[in-house]
Amino acid sequence: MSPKGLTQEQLDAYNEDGFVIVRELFSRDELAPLRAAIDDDPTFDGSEQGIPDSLGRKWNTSVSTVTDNSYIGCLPRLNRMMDIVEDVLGEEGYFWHMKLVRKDKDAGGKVDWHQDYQFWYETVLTPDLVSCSVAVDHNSRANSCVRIARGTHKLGRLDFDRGNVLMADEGRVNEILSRGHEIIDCEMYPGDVLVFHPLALHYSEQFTEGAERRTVAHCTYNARSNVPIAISGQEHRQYVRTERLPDNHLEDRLYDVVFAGHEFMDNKKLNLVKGDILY
Ligand SMILES: O=C(O)CCC(=O)C(=O)O
Repeated sequence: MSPKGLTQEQLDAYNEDGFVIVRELFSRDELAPLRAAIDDDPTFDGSEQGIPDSLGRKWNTSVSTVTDNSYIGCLPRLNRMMDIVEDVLGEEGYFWHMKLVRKDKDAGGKVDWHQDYQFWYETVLTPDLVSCSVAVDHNSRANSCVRIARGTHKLGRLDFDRGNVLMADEGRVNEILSRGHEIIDCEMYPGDVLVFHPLALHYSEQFTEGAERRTVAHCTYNARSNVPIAISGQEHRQYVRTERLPDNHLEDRLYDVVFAGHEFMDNKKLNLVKGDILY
């Protein structure tokens, strides 16, 4: 079956490299209300919470598992996003969560090297998930864009670091990087979308003075057949059909609010790692 959201070349690149960047999936006009709302309230209605990094700083994220008729509840459900998801997964996908991550002097931590699947391994049996990360402003090396080690999704699941369950085993990561996996700066302009595999090893640098990054909306989806284990406190991971929306929904401002009043989640309840519920 031919892909619907990606070209065949993009799908091949995703399979080979573990990621692909789709250019201009969103227009600047479509993103303008989100940019304006973030400028007014960079804390996302007070929902941001810090995640500690290995350098003793924190990076902030707001997380959501709710798909209401707010801008951020609608963005992951647009047909063009869902088509990409289902091209990659090869089956129906459903919304898993959204993480909004900004970098500035208040939230300037490094996101340590990790595979996203290390946070979901205890909840689902296979890494049949995918993330589509929408750039709201320009992301470059200068403002701590996501950096991915090409082809690392083929290495399987890595252990956690012994000292810090929020990162992948440091010794193993150093070994992997010494074997020539190219580290790619996922440079994006507003509206570009990074589509990446849950086993792709990635990180982002700490904030550099004067180089704010407003936000990246990381939208993740699980394959319907990858049925989550029933775990108390992880009910938000169970399958609920994701109702698709037509592609004009944001452009025609058919949503109610951007994010004011949206039900964000305590990010310490999002994932289950080593028996503890934590980010
Ligand atoms: O937005 C970033 O800088 C990276 C975030 C990330 O890797 C994550 O949330 O898993």
